Amino acid sequence: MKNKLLPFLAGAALAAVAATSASAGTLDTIKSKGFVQCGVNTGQPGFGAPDAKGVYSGFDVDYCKAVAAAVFGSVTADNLKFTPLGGTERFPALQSGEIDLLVRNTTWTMSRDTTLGFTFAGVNYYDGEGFMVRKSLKVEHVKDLDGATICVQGGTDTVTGLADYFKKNNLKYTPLVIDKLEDVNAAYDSGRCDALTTDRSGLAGVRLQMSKPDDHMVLPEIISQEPLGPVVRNNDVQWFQIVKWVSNALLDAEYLGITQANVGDMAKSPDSAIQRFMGVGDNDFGKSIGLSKDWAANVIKAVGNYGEVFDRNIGLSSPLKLERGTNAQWNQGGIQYGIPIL
Ligand SMILES: N[C@@H](CCC(=O)N[C@@H](CS)C(=O)NCC(=O)O)C(=O)O
Repeated sequence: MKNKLLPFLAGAALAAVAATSASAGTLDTIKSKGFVQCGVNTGQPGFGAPDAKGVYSGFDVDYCKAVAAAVFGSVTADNLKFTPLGGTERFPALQSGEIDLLVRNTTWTMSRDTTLGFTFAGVNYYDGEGFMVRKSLKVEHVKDLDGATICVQGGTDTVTGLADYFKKNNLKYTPLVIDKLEDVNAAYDSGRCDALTTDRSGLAGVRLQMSKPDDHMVLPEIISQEPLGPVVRNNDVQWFQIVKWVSNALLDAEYLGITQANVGDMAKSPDSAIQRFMGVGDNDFGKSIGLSKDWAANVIKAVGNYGEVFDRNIGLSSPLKLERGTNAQWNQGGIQYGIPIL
């Protein structure tokens, strides 16, 4: 009797495991709850910050919106929820499942990629660590900061970049490591530090948050490599593929000339690469990642292509006025390169 029951029990147990893992898939969970939970900055202008009504916008926020558009087709405010996260708290928030996706100027490093249970889905901004000082300090280069007190946010690799550079150049410094962005900014603004260090993209926004932005300048040195990008847990390949391919679709669209304004007409394009992108005719690239045929078109309808997302939030016409530079397309002098939908 016992022996006869065993295969049945084993089968039932297997089915239960299969059911659990299927229902535990991030995409299914997101579809059933109806929104993507994104980890974003607490308030980094241009990248992720709430307005007076608590509505989040920015370059990284648009990546979340793009992912939501790929999943839901079109995005309403109900399809997106944001968790503002400081430098230290962002990683446990992703590990615990509190958020589905972290897009918060997070540098892709080997230890984060291999020891935290994460995987990076691309690079949305190639950056490097820089320094801001008061103009009145009359400092022109980082090397002039020998003996300085330097403000830096905790839980960041900026702390390591700072230590490496000062050691390599035989310079002394006192780090003032503070956890919360607003406290870092306030410490520097009130003169507790001679300089503030973070990613150069971050400095552009931080300068604008100072009581007198024009009193400050960013030094010319870039002292580290900071490839920033979206991160997911490494236990769900399908969800990773979705975030990775949304990132590629944003870049591919710019390369192919697909914009938020013209995407509605692109289904008629005779260009085969555009037809694949749009999912017209027999083209169905969405299926392999659990999405609709027109997933990539929906991304562009929601946020525009990479260049549009860049320009609107952080580019030359925005308050941050960041150049495309390294983040231009590979055929425009930069290194941004979308993997083809093919
Ligand atoms: N890219 C670096 C630094 C990222 C970072 O957290 N920078 C601070 C600069 S002040 C920041 O953006 N803080 C925003 C926040 O806490 O909301 C990393 O991944 O560790």
